[in-house]
Amino acid sequence: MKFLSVIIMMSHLFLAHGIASAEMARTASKVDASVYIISPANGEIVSKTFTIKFGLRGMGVAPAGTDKAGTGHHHLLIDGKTLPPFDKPMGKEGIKHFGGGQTETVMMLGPGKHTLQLVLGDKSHVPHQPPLVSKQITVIVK
Ligand SMILES: [Cu+2]
Repeated sequence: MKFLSVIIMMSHLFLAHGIASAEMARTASKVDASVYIISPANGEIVSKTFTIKFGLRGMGVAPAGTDKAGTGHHHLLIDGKTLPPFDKPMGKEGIKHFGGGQTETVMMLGPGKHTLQLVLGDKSHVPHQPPLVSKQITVIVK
């Protein structure tokens, strides 16, 4: 039993180390590349269920894990008050990953004002260098 917990502890150490080295390797974004929300428009009134379309200029969309220069996958911040740290993989709290390479999603949000913002992430979910962050838009859900 004690031996097993040592193994578990060691594997956690390796995991932590893996994440730490991922922090070092930031993927370069392309000059003039940009990420943006195609629709809805900023300030648009939408119904409870609506589609968000993601735009990416100057780079390509690829599923998470794809090791190809000039690519990344979309991350959507919903009601995000701050941007995620740019030097490590983006987490799951308030952030949706589109690791399949999706360029749109159907969203269901409660009535009222909500903010939406995109951050492109590389194969390991880490923002590029320099990071590609869209303008934050506000939608009003009926
Ligand atoms: Cu991701």
